[in-house]
Amino acid sequence: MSTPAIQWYPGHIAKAEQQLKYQLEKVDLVIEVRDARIPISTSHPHLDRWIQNKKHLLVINRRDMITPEAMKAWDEWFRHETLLQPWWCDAKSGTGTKQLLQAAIKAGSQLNQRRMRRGMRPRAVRALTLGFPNVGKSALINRLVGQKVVASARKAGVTRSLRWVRLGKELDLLDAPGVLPPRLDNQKAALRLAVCDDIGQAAYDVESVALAFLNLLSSLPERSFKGAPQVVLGNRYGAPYPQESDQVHQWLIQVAATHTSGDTARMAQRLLDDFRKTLLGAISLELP
Ligand SMILES: Nc1nc2c(ncn2[C@@H]2O[C@H](COP(=O)(O)OP(=O)(O)OP(=O)(O)O)[C@@H](O)[C@H]2O)c(=O)[nH]1
Ligand SMILES: [Mg+2]
Repeated sequence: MSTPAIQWYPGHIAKAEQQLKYQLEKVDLVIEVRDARIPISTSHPHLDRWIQNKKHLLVINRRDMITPEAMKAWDEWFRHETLLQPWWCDAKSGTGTKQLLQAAIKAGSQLNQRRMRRGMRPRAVRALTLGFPNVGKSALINRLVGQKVVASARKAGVTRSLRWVRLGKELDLLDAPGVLPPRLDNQKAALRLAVCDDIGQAAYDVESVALAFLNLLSSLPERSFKGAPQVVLGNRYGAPYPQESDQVHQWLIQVAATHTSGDTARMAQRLLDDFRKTLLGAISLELP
């Protein structure tokens, strides 16, 4: 099956990128946030340009949405291939965010030692959270600060403008809207972004994306999940999941008849929502 067309670049992202360029001069530290289910597709091609010589902390968020085995495999891969230590977080429950906070504060004290050596006064470290839409940047800021200071919700494009948040005397955090490459040239990556809800729903046809998602599931190696998602799908929607990929559309029609009065678009939406809420279990759409 071909990959459905996906293209999305809303006006607020273009505007945010302009503001970002201006704010970047003031930033000491970039906290890059990626989605654990798709840590490669959520890497931005302009990142190096934005980071330059700033300190870089790599956060892989949504760790609760993949298996511990997948997390271990990626952790080794990142340490080896990028020489970065990933900070694994679940910004929803707060797992891993304390360690990240300590790393940010440590980066700040190193910065201040350098400043003091040059006769400058110490100041709070300024950190920017950067990443694709909906990866959990704002949720992470709320966790770091320990209260809900910025809006965070289950759809792409929640944060619309840049906003500084102060955390004690040591850290200033800048929440930014999710950024996307101006063109999604790699349509396989674009599909994964759509499935994970990391680009806005206006960018694609939900039913085509849901079907492509089901086909993608069949092509994943077994170590991507614990227990076959096909079994979960069959049990959850009460119709055995087909072995053959050309039967998948028929299956969608069948489960739509039971669950959404025959409305396949609504059924497609439910399928994607269930995946996004981890109701189909932990599933990695990418593995090293
Ligand atoms: N399961 C799970 N959900 C998360 C995690 N982090 C964030 N979320 C949820 O994902 C949704 C999106 O989070 P946001 O913080 O709004 O994401 P964002 O990156 O700021 O999104 P934009 O502002 O649109 O770019 C929210 O419903 C969060 O509760 C996580 O680690 N695990
Ligand atoms: Mg946000």
